[in-house]
Amino acid sequence: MTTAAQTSETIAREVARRRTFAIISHPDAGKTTLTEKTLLYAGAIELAGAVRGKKAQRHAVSDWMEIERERGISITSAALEFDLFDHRVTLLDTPGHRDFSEDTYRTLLAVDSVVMVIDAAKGIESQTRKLFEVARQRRLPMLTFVNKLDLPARDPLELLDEIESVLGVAAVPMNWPIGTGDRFRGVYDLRRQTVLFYERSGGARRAPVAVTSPNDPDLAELIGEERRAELLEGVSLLETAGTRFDLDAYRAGRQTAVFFGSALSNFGLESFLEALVELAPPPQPRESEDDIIDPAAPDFSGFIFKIQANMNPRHRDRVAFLRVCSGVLTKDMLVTNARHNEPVRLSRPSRFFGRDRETVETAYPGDVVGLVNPGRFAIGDTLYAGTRVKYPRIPHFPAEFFGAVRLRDVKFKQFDEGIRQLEEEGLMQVVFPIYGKREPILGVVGALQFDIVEARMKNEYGVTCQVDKLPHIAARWIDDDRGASLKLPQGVLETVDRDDRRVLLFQSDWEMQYTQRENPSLKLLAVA
Ligand SMILES: Nc1nc2c(ncn2[C@@H]2O[C@H](COP(=O)(O)OP(=O)(O)OP(=O)(O)O)[C@@H](O)[C@H]2O)c(=O)[nH]1
Ligand SMILES: [Mg+2]
Repeated sequence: MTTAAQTSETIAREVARRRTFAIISHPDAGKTTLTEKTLLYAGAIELAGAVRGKKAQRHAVSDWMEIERERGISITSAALEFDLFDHRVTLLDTPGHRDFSEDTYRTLLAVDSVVMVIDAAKGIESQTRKLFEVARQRRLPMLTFVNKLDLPARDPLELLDEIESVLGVAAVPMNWPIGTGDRFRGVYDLRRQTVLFYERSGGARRAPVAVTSPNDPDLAELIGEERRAELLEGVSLLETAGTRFDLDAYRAGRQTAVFFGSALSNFGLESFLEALVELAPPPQPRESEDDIIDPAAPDFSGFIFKIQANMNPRHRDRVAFLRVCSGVLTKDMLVTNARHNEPVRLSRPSRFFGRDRETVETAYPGDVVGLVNPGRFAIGDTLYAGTRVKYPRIPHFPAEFFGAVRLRDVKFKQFDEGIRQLEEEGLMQVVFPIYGKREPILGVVGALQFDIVEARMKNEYGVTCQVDKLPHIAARWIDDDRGASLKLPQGVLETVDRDDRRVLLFQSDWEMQYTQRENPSLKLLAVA
């Protein structure tokens, strides 16, 4: 066999065993907890950490940033790569809060499927609905994990109905809860037709589980006669009335397979994780600007979907996260950045596990690889070897909140560096007023980002600064150099971005419409 044939066979084999997915939901549904428990079951960690814990307690691997640990919420997506049932899994834990949704959207571009987490007491919440829509537009297959069954929960049938009516997707249960709240004792695996009965444990280690058949005479003793009767009734109802799982319908996004459980108490994770590797698709072909690229194509290609500064407090470097889309990436490989056609050597590609990383020799489609970014990569950049490929650019969300950031000490150099690096991450957009003091003005999608900028400037750059909110609500780039001759209402702030393109900040839609009316030939662009 020729080397080329061997290579293509290796790529095809590696692609087939890869699963790259994101966990999405409304804040607090339990994404990070489910991520942590997945790592525990995969044997990637020995003891699960907590999202919000006492000082001495272990923290969740994917909430590695200092403010995430302080606040007990996820702020930025974290990539984790590990092996699960002979598969190579790349999991991206995303933040649920609306103010961080741009990061979540970018992450959804880098995956082949998603896991949607639902709080069993709350059902479909607003942010879950929005993220679901994005996933649907991208035609990503979705598995659903209904979480927190150890707390008082809504009726499982009602939850399935809500998924169907609110999201417009058929919901097919793959397991069925046995009791909820204090009475939650396990799940019935509908595919294997086995009862998984749990002993409550601390939650940090895998829960001991006994497996039995629903016809086992001892079942009544294990879960009580009442719950046994409930279970048998529920299951017979599903068998007659329920939709059957259909792999093609799931892969096409018309069906979601639903699992019930509790991430915190480790109930119902086994069947969920087995199904995940079995049902979720391997890396899929991807549209480039003028072609469709097959993952098993021999030439390497990939794109950068995320940049993160200061992951390692000792090295203070910036990491560009690349999703490999085709071919093989090898250490020290020479590739081209399609944005400016410049060659780049991939001297130290690494795989990630939350904050931790290790250098990799090779990476295959589906893998997320970190590249140390000496300012050469931007979000959306395509890297390729061989035949030229360019993946579509990743647009910025239009900012809706603006604030002037003021340095409160004298560390000018660190201040400039910090603001520039956080801008490069896509955390915010930065413009500078044309008239008056050249203090940076930040534009963000959600106001909570201002707190994050202040906290990260302090933690990561040692700089005290303060963001003062401005009344503006929208920024528009203008393709015009008439300068002062533009007729602008008084509240409009004239600024420039880092590339010296002119940007107008408006305080209201009315101001924007007025400006357009008074300057009919002016083009107001929502993105740079
Ligand atoms: N009782 C119970 N609590 C849970 C369960 N899963 C998660 N929690 C708790 O719910 C809270 C939120 O959990 P997270 O895992 O941080 O939720 P998240 O979806 O990652 O939240 P964001 O990333 O901030 O959007 C934490 O206090 C968890 O301990 C569960 O199965 N049962
Ligand atoms: Mg989280």
